[in-house]
Amino acid sequence: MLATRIRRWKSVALATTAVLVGLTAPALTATPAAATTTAYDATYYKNAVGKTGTSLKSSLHTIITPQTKLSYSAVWNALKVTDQDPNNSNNVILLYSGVSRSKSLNGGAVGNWNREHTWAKSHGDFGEVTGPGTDLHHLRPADVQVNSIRGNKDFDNGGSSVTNGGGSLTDSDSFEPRDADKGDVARMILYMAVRYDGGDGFANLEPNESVNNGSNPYMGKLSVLKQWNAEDPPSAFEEKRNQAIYDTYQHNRNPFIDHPEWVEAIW
Ligand SMILES: [Ca+2]
Ligand SMILES: [Ca+2]
Repeated sequence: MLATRIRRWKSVALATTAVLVGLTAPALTATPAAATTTAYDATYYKNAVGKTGTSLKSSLHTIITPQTKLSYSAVWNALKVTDQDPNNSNNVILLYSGVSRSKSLNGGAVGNWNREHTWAKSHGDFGEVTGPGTDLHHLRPADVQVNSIRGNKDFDNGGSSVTNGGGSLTDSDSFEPRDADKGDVARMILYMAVRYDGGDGFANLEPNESVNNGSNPYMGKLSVLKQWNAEDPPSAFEEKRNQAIYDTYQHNRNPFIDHPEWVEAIW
């Protein structure tokens, strides 16, 4: 059923590309996320389908909130499954750098990989207790040094090359992942904004246009995240990851991987 959805996605994207080829002006902006259908529309998402704006956001919050929650120590082994290298079952693929590294090199030393909180834990101060700080939908393996360079910066375009960052850029107040991770980051951040609304003892996480959010429960830069969602549509890796989290660990889904067009429908 995943394959069916991917084929639909690609056929829509190709049709759109064919239309754009006929235009004289170069199409520099990304193709907007096309409407998709998934096997979950009639079940998991049935109360959300057809809605837009705050109504859609609220409906998705209700749908994705029931979940199994992991301890922070359990996250290590989960990431070894969700982020396994499709070409080497001994390795995980690291966010931002794209490097394939041995699962056994998890830790805090140079050359290790650790647990990156894509929604930086200081933005809302949720830490590593069970909750947003252990939610697999925004936790990814990352190189220890690249993770440290990202720190708690907001996301935006621009900056200079990150050492061993796979093409990621950074400046004093923001971080730009390599192209292949841009959409992933956008969809992870926006999942967190919908999932955490302040009703469960944690802060109400929300995206905004700032790159100076510091410890506030916000993450920028929304306009750039929307652009990244359109430029880098969900990959097979991301789809498989979402499915593994749903089937095996948390039993909730990231709606923006299933329906990337819902980003524009809400924001
Ligand atoms: Ca991607
Ligand atoms: Ca929220």
